[in-house]
Amino acid sequence: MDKTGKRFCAMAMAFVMAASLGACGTDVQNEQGKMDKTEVTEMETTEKTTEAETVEENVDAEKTDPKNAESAGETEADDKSSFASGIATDEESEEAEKTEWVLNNAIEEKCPAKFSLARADVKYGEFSHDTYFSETCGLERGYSILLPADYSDEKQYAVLYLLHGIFGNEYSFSSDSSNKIREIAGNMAADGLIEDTIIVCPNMYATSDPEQQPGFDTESCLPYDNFINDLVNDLMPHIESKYSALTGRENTYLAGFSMGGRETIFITLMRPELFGYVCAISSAPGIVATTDKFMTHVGQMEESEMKFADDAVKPDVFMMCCGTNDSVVGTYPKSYHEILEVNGVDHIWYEITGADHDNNAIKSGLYNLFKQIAWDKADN
Ligand code: FER
Repeated sequence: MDKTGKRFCAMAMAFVMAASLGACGTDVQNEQGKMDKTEVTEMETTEKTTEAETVEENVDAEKTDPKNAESAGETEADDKSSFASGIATDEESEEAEKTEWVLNNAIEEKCPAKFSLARADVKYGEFSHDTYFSETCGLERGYSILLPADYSDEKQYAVLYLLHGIFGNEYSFSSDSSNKIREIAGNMAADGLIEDTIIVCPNMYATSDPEQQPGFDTESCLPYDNFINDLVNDLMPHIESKYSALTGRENTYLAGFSMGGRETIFITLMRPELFGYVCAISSAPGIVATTDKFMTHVGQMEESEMKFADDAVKPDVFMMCCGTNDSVVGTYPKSYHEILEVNGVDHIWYEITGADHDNNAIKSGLYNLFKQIAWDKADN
């Protein structure tokens, strides 16, 4: 289990009897939303493509290939096989290069090693930490920011806001090197798939009481639902004025894991005009009323309200995913997908075979978000 999983387990044990932590969400499927540009069956691959022709085949090939450096459902131990130094071994680089990778619009459950492993010839961005004044909270608040390696005021950059899980903070992503955020963004930019992108990791607990702590009760969760105000009114204007950021929905992306995935969906539904590309990973329950093993959620909205306003500008890409072995949020992400489908909301939904509530899901979501951005922006 990686750090994210460990964090959650440590926290969960304090709140729940271990016996209640059963794995759920075992149903395996790979479904696509209705978004025209991302029909898997049409797979507008180029002639050069030598890879399997369907998502299912891709996944099977990965699982059955013992040489694959990072098989589906990898553990932290598997991760270490990558390299201690963070640089791919010759064997792994060769392996990653054997199959020619050609951009297409297919979802790949697993982030390929080609993108998650550090390369000797690519310079990666570094995380730093800064603060902004939040009118919403009446407090100075922190965020971590990953600026591309050769960040320069002469250029302008798209911005991804990346939201952490419950009990997390602005260091949750930047302090966990196993999520490969730097590598995935750096490698995909180095390969010319995406532009260099700024990644902002906020503290999503938007409270005006510095003493307030998150927890599994309605009141303790309210600051997460308040983050939409802090993000839109305080953090985004700060980022856009302080950094050389491109603005507008086409250049503004939103993604989040678990509690961050839940708020990603909520914020996207509320303010779709602000974010062109969105991915909610392993989203936590609570958008609609429910009771899970942790608490009773009153719900941020009714099921029938989980949709965009009729005249809303909608994201170009709205993705949701979850591991099939997610032992924390179970099938809640799938239930969001089903509600959105009933409500006629275009989106992409897929499951990551074997992944738990962990970095395998995060790597997959991030990679596929960038891949869909690459595909969409390549005039497809
Ligand atoms: C819940 C289940 C999971 C919940 C939050 C989570 C607030 C979040 C998990 C995470 O962020 O990792 O019922 O309620």
